[in-house]
Amino acid sequence: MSNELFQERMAIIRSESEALLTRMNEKCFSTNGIFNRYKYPILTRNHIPIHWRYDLNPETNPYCMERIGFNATFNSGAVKWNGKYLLVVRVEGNDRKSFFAVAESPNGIDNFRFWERPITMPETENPDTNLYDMRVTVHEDGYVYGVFCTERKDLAAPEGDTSSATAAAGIARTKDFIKWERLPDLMTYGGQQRNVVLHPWFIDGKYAFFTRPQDGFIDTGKGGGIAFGLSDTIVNAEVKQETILDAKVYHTIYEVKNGQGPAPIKTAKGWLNLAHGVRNTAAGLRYTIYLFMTAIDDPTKVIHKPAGHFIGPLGEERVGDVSNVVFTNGWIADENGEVYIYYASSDTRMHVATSTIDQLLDYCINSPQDKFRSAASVETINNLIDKNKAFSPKL
Ligand code: M1P
Repeated sequence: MSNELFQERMAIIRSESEALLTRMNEKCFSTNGIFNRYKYPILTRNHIPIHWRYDLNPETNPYCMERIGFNATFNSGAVKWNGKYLLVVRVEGNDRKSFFAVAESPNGIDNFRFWERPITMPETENPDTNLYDMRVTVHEDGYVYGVFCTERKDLAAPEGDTSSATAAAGIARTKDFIKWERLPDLMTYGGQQRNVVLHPWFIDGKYAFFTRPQDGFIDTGKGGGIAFGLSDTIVNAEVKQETILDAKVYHTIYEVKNGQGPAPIKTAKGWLNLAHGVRNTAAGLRYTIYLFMTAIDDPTKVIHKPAGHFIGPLGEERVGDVSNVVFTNGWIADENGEVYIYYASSDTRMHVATSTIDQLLDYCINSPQDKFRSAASVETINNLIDKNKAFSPKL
């Protein structure tokens, strides 16, 4: 085997990769006026660096084969760091193991590139089988925290059950996103945990967590709402009491379960919260993203909550490994009021949508709330039609 084949193939692979990594994104027109989508996903498995995938030695890889395959890049935490937009991406290998890797962009909407290596996350004495969905919180204590799901086999499962798992909240902290200090997992008493988020500020002098108690790994059972609880410490963090602030409700987009997205954004009018809601359909679970506001002096008090979803899966977003899903665990509020909302579609790829603090507040404050009945929805529509009579000549 000559090296020609290797060189030829590698030249094509490198040039296609570079074209993808440097492709400019395009803002799409928004009929809703609330946020703008972008034409291209910002991260796909094709963005994974070549040196993670190929053995670059033509002698040991004469066919220029991928030695390690990657399946998806999704559910990313986000932070603005030293003027760059960083995503802590959930990367999933073809072996189904997820891990974290930082991808950086100069502008938040395109040119995302992975750092040289994935994150080496230290383990606790109870090793994780799978890690995913990190929420990044820049805390007022001076550390940057990553809170994520750590999944392990359910040792209480009956013999022969190779699928049952348990979920808990892992906690790690860093000052540079390269070296991470792993802390003990969050201790709670409401069953399993996923979608746990650390609040950026001390509340009553304590660390504050959004949690999502759940009876099982998938089925939340009695749990399933977004809850809030305090911990005296972050090392050996323990939330003794979880109070539901946003419950799951029959015949809504968060009927089956929901979960806090990233840490909330503080505004003059209250905290902006981004979350996902799940409902069941004949085609399986449907995940959408919604927005709500909590009181500035009480992050557990919901003060505005528009009806329905804010972002639902659209077009090609609807199809992927787990179809009909949009999920978010990262956003960045810039100093100029721009907000970058990072969301994944169908557990496969990452997208960005942009808006502003003003638009998001207007959306939360002035959009009608869910009144939980069809007749009430029609009443809400009729109220708008009546209000519009003076402004629409044809009515
Ligand atoms: O597959 C959709 C999502 O399912 C889970 O979310 P939740 O805990 O709310 O059910 C998570 O595993 C998430 O990673 C995934 O995107």
